[in-house]
Amino acid sequence: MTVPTLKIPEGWEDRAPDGWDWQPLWEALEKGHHEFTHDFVTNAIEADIGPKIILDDGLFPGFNLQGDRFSEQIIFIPEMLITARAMKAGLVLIRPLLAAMAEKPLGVFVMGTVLGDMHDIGQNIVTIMLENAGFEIINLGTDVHPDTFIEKAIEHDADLVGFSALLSTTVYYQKVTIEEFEKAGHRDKVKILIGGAPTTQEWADEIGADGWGKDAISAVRIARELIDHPRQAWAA
Ligand code: B12
Repeated sequence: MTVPTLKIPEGWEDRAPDGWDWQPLWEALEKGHHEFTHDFVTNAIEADIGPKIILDDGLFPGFNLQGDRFSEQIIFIPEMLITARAMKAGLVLIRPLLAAMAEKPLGVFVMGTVLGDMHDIGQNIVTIMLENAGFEIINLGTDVHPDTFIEKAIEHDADLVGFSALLSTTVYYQKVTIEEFEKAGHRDKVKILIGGAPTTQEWADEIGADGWGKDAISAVRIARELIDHPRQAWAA
């Protein structure tokens, strides 16, 4: 077993104002202090630190440390949940800043975590980046039934739909949801993007997704590529 350690982002001092110290935030994420996280991120925003820097240098180190401990079964669901809650307390503050930098929507992107899966940190980060890149996001949250994906895609006239899955058991629902889009006659009306740690390009090809994103950066790149290809307009 490897003992997880805090991975301090290289060169963080050069990206922060003189005298700035992220250590209290790293510890707050580790301990799951969501109110402290909220206040610290508020201070970082007021200190004019960019939202992407706050995410990478401020929020991720403590979150990843707990994530590694969870994977090694050194900590368990309750501890991981309070760290996830602290992470979200920070994400919620930087999301509007990133969205405000975007111009007119490139397209409508319906995002959700598939049925049976409660993991949403990764898909939240992807949606923040997509918003930043100019997409209008409809985030359906976690444990999303295939029918809900279809309903919301129709309701919002979505251009793209994204399915996140973090469990080797729930990736199956990415396949099922695509099949349900086909059965409902809507498969050719949206581009479907999948992602999540256990997924691969091979899996995306096998289930007939239009794209696979390894991380938020590639998700944005692929979403932009897909939106450039004309889709069939929504028909009655
Ligand atoms: C946080 C966490 C939890 C939290 C979730 C809180 C939340 N609100 O999300 C809690 C404690 C609830 C939890 C519960 C469980 N978890 Co959990 N969890 C994790 C953990 C530590 C981190 C996941 C995470 O947020 N990663 C950070 C984000 C940024 O990465 P990401 O999600 O991969 O997302 C990136 C990419 O994948 C991609 N991406 C993600 N989604 C999408 C979507 C699209 C469309 C695109 C293009 C890209 C994309 O972009 C993202 C940004 O770069 C991982 C282990 C780890 N270290 O990764 C285990 C892990 C995923 N969990 C695991 C397990 C087993 C469980 C439980 C079954 C445990 C249990 N015994 O009950 C339950 C399942 C509950 C359920 N039904 O979902 C296993 C899964 C093993 C497997 N392969 O199936 C892991 C790998 C831990 C382990 N090694 O054992 N978990």
